[in-house]
Amino acid sequence: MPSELETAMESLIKVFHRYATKEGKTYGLSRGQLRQLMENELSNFLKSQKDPAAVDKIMKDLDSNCDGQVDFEEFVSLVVGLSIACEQCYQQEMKMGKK
Ligand SMILES: [Ca+2]
Repeated sequence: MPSELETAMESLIKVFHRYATKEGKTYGLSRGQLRQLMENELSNFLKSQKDPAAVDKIMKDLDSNCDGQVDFEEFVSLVVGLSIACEQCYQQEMKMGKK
């Protein structure tokens, strides 16, 4: 039985591959694939972004080796960044006694 954290890691890998292999390619999300992933899997975050070019900006930020694709390592940095932001909100809510 995998632990909670192991399950979370597996989910990250599965979600990445679900979108990254859609157009026959295995590694790396194209801009369109990243958009699809964010629309389906990060819809709340995407809705909070008022800028319609948000995905393009995120793509540019993530693609640290500038090959026009977001590989798993680059994708994980997005998840880590968002997780850190969420954890800060969580801490705030804990302080205010909401949870
Ligand atoms: Ca890249």
